[in-house]
Amino acid sequence: MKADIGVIGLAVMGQNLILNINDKGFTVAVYNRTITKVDRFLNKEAKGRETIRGTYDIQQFCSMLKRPRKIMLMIKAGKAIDDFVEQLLPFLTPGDVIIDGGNSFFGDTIRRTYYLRDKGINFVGTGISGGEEGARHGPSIMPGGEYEAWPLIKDIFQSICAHTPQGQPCCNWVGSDGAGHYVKMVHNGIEYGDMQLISEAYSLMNGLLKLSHSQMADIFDKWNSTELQSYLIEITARIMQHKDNDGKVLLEKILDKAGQKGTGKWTSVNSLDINVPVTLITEAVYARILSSLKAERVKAAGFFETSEFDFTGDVDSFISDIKDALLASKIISYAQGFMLLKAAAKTYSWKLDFGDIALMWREGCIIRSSFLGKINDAFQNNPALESLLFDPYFSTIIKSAQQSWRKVVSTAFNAGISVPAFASALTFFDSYRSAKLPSNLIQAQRDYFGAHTYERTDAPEGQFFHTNWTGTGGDTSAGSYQV
Ligand code: 2AM
Repeated sequence: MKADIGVIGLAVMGQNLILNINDKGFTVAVYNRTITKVDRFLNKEAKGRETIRGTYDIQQFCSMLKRPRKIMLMIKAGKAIDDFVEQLLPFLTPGDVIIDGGNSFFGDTIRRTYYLRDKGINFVGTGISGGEEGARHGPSIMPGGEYEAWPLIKDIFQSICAHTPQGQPCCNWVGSDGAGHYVKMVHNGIEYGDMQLISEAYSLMNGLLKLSHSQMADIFDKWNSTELQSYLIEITARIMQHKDNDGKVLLEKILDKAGQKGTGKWTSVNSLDINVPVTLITEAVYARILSSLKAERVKAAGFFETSEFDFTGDVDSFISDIKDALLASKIISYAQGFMLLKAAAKTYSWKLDFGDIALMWREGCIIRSSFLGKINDAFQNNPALESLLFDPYFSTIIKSAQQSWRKVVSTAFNAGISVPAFASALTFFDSYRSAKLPSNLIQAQRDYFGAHTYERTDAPEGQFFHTNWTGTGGDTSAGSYQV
């Protein structure tokens, strides 16, 4: 019997996804560049599963598949995808589907979709989140690309993915060409933000309030049954309790240099490209970069020693303030993430369903949380919602958290404890809720030194003026380009 789907790539994610697909009753043909890994997999992880079929060359692999063929690449992003596509093409027929399940850059997915469309092949670029565990037992899956492929893969994808507590699949069609990989990229950016925010809460509880790890574990545990419920809060509580072999807390032995693989950075770079102020994620990316300057930081610590700040307030009430600051900042981060998605839909001509995207992230992925259920509700209630900050659920939280949030940020500033994400969230909030900003001065300066022109409060928008500020600059403007 021919296979329902073929998977190329037998690293952990590939293997786990194959086992997951097979558990759901589908026959899977498998292949890997290094052939020896095929038998190793068949004799170990896939032992006894007759409906997982090993293949040893690309032609054999393609001939084993039901038509139209569905081929999933679970290999390293980048050139390896293009190489495999070229190797597959001679053995494919129009209507076949190639799915890239790696962490590809969405621009590459756009390019590949149109390249393969010309050859009659339906290309799908899909984000998959949830790590190894997710791949094995139900990840969040974000497919985009050639829509014709969706009815062919929908059954498989929606049976292997995670499901919400209400039973909805955390996988739906995201949009055309690079939309799936774009949404996965934003997911990763938001993940950077969430992790940074939680780290700052830890920094305040540990550095300022001098709480023990078991106290912090209890607090994160408690927060996990509030609006902050999320996988990342849950694992943070566990990390706080985890002891090294000598019985000491492992966390404090881990070097404070954060690594990254680049998808958070992609989100920030793209936000600059399409003019969306995604400040919190970007601050989180910078925070990781800054953390990696360990030697310089150690040197600077010696240079700029500050006197110890004694916290004199009520500890329990400050813990509750930190919780409010975390929640308010998280709302800002997601509001920014969805602003980015909205702008991307316009820029790249995607029809994105924001409520659906929140639902895809509700379970299975790293940022999974009940909070995402509320975001889904917000877009269900109003699909045209301008910003999450205008949704009654979120605006009510922000309003009631505001004082605590300000207290936390100002206390951190006074104590000299760095809280880049909390602070950038608050700064964004204060700018966003300002009917008037000092940008009139920037416009005046631009017009003064470069004749860049400005609009006036007492004239219709879109009408540009230039002033001869010095009396010697002349009346010629530099044109009304806006960047
Ligand atoms: P390998 O086992 O032959 O190294 C994760 O690295 C997966 O991507 C593995 O299945 C790996 O195959 C595959 N991979 C990495 N680089 C590749 C490339 N340049 N061409 C094909 N497959 C590649």
